[in-house]
Amino acid sequence: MTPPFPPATYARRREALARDVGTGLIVLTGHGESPMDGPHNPFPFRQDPTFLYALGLDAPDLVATVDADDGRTVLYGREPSLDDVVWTGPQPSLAERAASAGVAHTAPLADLPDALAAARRGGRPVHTLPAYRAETGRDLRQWLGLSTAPAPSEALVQAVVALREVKAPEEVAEIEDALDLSAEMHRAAFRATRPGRLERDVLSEAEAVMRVRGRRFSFPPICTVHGETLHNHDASGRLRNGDLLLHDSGTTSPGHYASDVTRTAPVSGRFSERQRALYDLVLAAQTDALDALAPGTRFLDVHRTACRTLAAGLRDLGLLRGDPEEAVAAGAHALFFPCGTGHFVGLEAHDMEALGEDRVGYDASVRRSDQFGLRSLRLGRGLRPGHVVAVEPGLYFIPALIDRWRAERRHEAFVDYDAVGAYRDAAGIRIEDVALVTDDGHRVRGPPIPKTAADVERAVAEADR
Ligand SMILES: [Mn+2]
Repeated sequence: MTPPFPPATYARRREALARDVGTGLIVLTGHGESPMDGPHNPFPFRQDPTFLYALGLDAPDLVATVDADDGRTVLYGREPSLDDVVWTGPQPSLAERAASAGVAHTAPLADLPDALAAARRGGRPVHTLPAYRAETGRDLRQWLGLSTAPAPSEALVQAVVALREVKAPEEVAEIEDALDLSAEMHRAAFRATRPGRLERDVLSEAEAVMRVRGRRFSFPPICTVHGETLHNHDASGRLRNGDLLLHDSGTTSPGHYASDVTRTAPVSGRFSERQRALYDLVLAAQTDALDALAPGTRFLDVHRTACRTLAAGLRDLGLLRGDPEEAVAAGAHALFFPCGTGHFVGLEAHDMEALGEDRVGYDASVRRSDQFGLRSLRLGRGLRPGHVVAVEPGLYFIPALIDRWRAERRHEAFVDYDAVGAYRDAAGIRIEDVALVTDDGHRVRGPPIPKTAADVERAVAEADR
């Protein structure tokens, strides 16, 4: 499989990386196969996203070094053996792989420790990224002759974030490709939504749309009538009249860029009056949050915008009282929205978080809060043109959380717990789209997917029943 972009694109990306890091030897580790339940039964292979960004090579057991001083890249790996060919078919040579990534130099993986040792002997910094996979930490430790995994290079992490956070047009096109498929997946899910079926019946209809094109989920999908459980990966429940089905899934583009889209639909094809009020409120929060996207605006303030809209609506519904602004400042709204409004999207659905959520989503000007709810905001810092973000406010009625707060009389000045009691079974609603920050604001990317309450009802009602 050849990289999705021309070799020159990868050469340019590595040049920029070398320039930003300045000096030393950059080590970019590709992934190996990861055993699922035995050494010869691996999980589907997924390459490290930064390795993919810098080289585009989607194959196991590759490592690259980029010399920040002279710009030279060396691809380390091994030549395919006859055994490899017997079991997995014809494979490109290491040099052919390297050439497709714009790399002129290759070496056996066994030579890597010597190259790293030579750099360290010369007093040159060796830059590595956070080893979020245990195997990577173990390999780096062995290659560098250390007793513990090396501390990540802040210079390299910052350089990678600075490059990957701004999406080039060809990257936006990849994300749009995944969003095209997301639109089809959501339409298939709407068509499959009807009482009596299982959550996984609906999910598998969406999954089939993706599988026949050879794509994969970009994260474990959510398809549940218990949307109040934020990362609910159980899809065994049965759909009943009166339920809301929350479907949050994403797929990959040919170049492994991600989509991430959520819709919430009434199983019966009609929202109840109460569901409709809550749904319209979430939609208003998403509209306001999207409208707030602009260069220079901090995502923290986009989040606050969504929270304020939700809090004002919850006050109108009688669940909150007092000034919505004050309720949000105190964190009372987090009873219904205990998470953040969004995150970067790119080669990962939660883009670059493998490098450390705080390093990616925050900076010296915006620190992560430790307030419940706000502390789960993955992205807080200022937006720039070329940023691609998911905007996903929601309302969640989590009985255990309601009970705990009520028992603790938490935020009693703002929360009408008697009124909230009637909403214990209201489940969860989330609406999520992916938007590009532009010079003058934002553009929601991907084809429109039914989103107003009326359009969602129509999409479900059109199902074969
Ligand atoms: Mn998301």
